[in-house]
Amino acid sequence: MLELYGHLFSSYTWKALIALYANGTPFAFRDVDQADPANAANQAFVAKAHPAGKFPILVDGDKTIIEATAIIEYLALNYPGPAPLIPADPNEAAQARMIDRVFDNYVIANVTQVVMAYIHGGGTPDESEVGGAKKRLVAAYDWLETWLGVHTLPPHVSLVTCSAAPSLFYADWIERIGPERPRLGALRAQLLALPAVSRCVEDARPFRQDYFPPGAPDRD
Ligand SMILES: N[C@@H](CCC(=O)N[C@@H](CS)C(=O)NCC(=O)O)C(=O)O
Repeated sequence: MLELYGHLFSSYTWKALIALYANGTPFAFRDVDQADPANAANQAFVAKAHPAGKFPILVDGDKTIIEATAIIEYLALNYPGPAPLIPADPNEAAQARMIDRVFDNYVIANVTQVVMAYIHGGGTPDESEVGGAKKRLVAAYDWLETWLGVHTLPPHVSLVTCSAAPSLFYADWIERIGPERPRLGALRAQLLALPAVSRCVEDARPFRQDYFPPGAPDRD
């Protein structure tokens, strides 16, 4: 049985969960939530298995796979199912990997920077840090809006779905995508309607108030 170490509120954990749910791949969830002392062994495993103690981590027998994108690549190769996680066409696959990098490096990275500014500031963040991250987030939105005007995404659920869904879900809480970016807004809505994604949204709901210091909006 596959094991996935992660947290139900974590965007990167969602990346792996969406791939697993979409293909109906059986797995055991190893929760790292710090509120429950019973998770101490799971936390200790993550601390050792990843160079920066980050999750998700997939364990398949004697194999340990770290980094969400690598987990999806591993699942596509070893546990294929109805969801085409990595497009069969090599050029489409290269494009899916490129867009995955955009969501990780320029969307969710800036969301994380805002969240970290709140945590480090004890609820009163460094405004220049928040402003800089929001500016970069808006630049990523605008780039994606233009890109979506001339490109087609691979069919859902792919690597792109797995990274775009949590990234856009949380990013909109930090900075509204807004009506001026209709393609990106439509993509967010389309992603949230997918069963694999809505399951992640619902399972994360109980953590909203405690684990999103900028304040979770009363929607979604
Ligand atoms: N590059 C990693 C990033 C994973 C990541 O940042 N995970 C966050 C949760 S969303 C985490 O482990 N945070 C806890 C920590 O940094 O100690 C990946 O793609 O899997």
